[in-house]
Parts: sequence; structure tokens; C-alpha cells
Amino acid sequence: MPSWQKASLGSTEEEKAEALKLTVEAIDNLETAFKECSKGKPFFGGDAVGYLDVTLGAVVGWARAGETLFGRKLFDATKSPLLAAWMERFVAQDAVKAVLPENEKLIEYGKMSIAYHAQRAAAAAAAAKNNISPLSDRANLLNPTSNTHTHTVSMAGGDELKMLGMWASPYVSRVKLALHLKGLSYDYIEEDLANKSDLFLRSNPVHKTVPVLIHNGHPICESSIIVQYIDETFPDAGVSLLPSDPYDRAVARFWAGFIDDQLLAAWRMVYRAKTVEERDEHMSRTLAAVDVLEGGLKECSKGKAFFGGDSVGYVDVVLGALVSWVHANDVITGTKLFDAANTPLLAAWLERFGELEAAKVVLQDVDRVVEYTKKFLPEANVTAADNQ
Ligand SMILES: N[C@@H](CCC(=O)N[C@@H](CS)C(=O)NCC(=O)O)C(=O)O
Repeated sequence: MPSWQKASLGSTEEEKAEALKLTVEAIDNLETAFKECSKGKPFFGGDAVGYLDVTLGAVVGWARAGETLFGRKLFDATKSPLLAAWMERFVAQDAVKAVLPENEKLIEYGKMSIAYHAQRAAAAAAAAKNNISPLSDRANLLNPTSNTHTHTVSMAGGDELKMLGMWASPYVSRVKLALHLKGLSYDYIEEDLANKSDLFLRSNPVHKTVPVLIHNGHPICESSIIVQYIDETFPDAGVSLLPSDPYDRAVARFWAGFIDDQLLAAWRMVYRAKTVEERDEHMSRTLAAVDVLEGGLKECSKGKAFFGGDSVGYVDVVLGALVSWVHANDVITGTKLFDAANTPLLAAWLERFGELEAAKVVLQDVDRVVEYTKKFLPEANVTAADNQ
């Protein structure tokens, strides 16, 4: 959805063209996903509407309004025939008719939004004249430095589990932590992200990111999804990561999502900042997210040692995978992320988590992360790092 909107509302022609390309790719992927999930039946969920139908269905109103607003179909029968047919079928459902917003109202709202974006684009163009340096291409902090190699981590467990990873990636550490905490054996294959293997590209053709877990030949992608999959597939192995109570489980998923969408989103930008001002602004946003997360720890732990209570749980794994990066951050930026004065619960949690056997086995050496990170820092950041 964001790319589709940007394809029409972007501030420059380049931005619009790039967004349109991303939208087309996303629709292609969704068309394939429909084939995979529906198995020839009318909905993603099969004969009846399912989880994905509801998720994608929520944008159907905007897809229809967009035809009038942008003169472009989101699901074009010539390019994505399965999705175009799905949309017709979906809107014909009584439950959908009852909740779909009125097309006229969406169009009216969309027009206001277009006018607002046009104003902002004009303001941005004016600011650009005043010498605002554009952010360069995404500096990929997590590029590979080592060649592909395989090793097997020996633990108890029966099924065939293979993991494609990259040593520095905190997302990969999440899966490693979950597997260790569950006591499951797996083959580990270190991927060279600059030269991705065929197995890797075949296993995660949509995002092309590590980690990928391959369970008995079936790939599972996205770290949070993999961790949940491991927990659900091997309920009797090691600790249970997700709470058994549905409300507690929803709360845990909420905070895990917060770590990715708010904390990591801001923190990542600290290392991509081109100027000291920019870096400081992203650091402030990161620290604000850490403050909020302190409340999350209070809520989830209910006064116990971990987000999961007496033992580590899902949110501990999601955040715990970042522990070496938190320490490396303190060295590189000179700003303590989990500071005992501001976020005492998180500061104590950081110590406690680092003492776990799983953390000692899985987490990266902090000095190695520091060295690795410095290699990819933009100049303003390097200078700041060297001054620490
Ligand atoms: N949302 C993904 C993020 C994974 C991710 O960004 N992985 C990075 C390494 S840390 C990657 O594979 N990047 C691919 C590349 O740089 O080409 C997840 O949770 O698994």
C-alpha cells in the first residue's frame, strides 16, 4: 500500500517511478502468494475467507477509490488475473459489503490527501533549493564480510532444520536464540549477502533477506515469523516462548512489533545519518522508543525477570538478539541505549539476558560488531565514533 500511494503521491517523478516499480513487484508476489495459499480455490483461505483475505481485503476500498483518484487499477485483470477475480469475489461477500467504506467518501478524502501531498512536495522542492543534502543510497550496515560456509550446531532434536544466516545480523540471532532455547539441532549456512546463493534466492525470493529457516525442505522467512513457527512446531521442546494466554500473546506480539517498527526503525537511521544533526535527531527518536519499551517490559514481565516472566519468552528473544548491538552502540556513539538512570528495568534486563547460556553461545562478540559497523559508517558518523 505505501508504494502504491507513493506511485501517485510521491514528491518527485523518480520517487513515483521507483514506487510504481515496487508496487508492480509486490502485486506480482501477491499473485504468486494467492496461487500458493488458495490452492486453486476462491480465497487465500481456500473455500472461505481467511487471515490473508481479511488483511488484503482491508485495502479493497482504497483499491477501488484509487481507480478514480489515480486512474490506475491496483489489481489489473491483464496483469494479475487471480487477484482481480479475487477482489470481485471478495466485495460480493455480505460481511464485506457491510464494512467496506463508501467509495464516494474515500474519493473525497483521497482528493484532500492529494492536495496536501502536493503542498508538501512544493515545500520540499523549495527547501531543496536551500541546500539540503539528500540522503545517499541505503548504507547497508549488514553486508557480508565472510565467505559462505556451513557448520552444524549439535543439540538434541529430530527434524531436519537448516538455517541460512549472516553472523552480524540480529535478525539471524533471533532464530539462533530460539533454536538454542528449544534445544533443537540445525545446520547453519553463512550466506554472502553480496553474492546470494541459489538456495537462498529460491528460499526467500520476495525479500531476499536472512534469516531463512528450512524445515524438512520448506522455507520459512522473516525472523519473527520463524521464531513463532519454531515455538508452535516444537511445543514440547525447551521453553515455551509465546504465552499460552491469548491476551498475553497479543501483548507480546505488540511489543515485538514495536521493537521492529519503532525502535529498530529509528536506531538503524543513527548509523546512516550523513550529518551530526541528523544522527542526533535519530538518536533522540531511538531513546524515546527505548523509554516507551521500558513500559512494555513492565507490562509483560509483571515484575518478574524477563518479558516472558520467570523465563525468557518471545519478546526477550526479539530484543535479546540485539544485545551485542546495544553494547556496540554504546561504544560507537557514546550514548548508552539502556541507561540505568532512565530505563532501570531495561538496564537490569540487559545484564540478566547477557548472562544466559543461550546468549553467551549465540550473540556476537561486541568488538567484532564495533569494527564491522565502523566500516559502513558515513563520514560524519565515523568522525563521531573515532572521537569517543
Ligand atoms: N524483517 C526481516 C529483516 C531481515 C534483514 O533485514 N536481514 C538483512 C541482514 S540483517 C538482510 O538479509 N539483508 C539483505 C541484503 O542486505 O541484501 C526479518 O525480520 O527477518
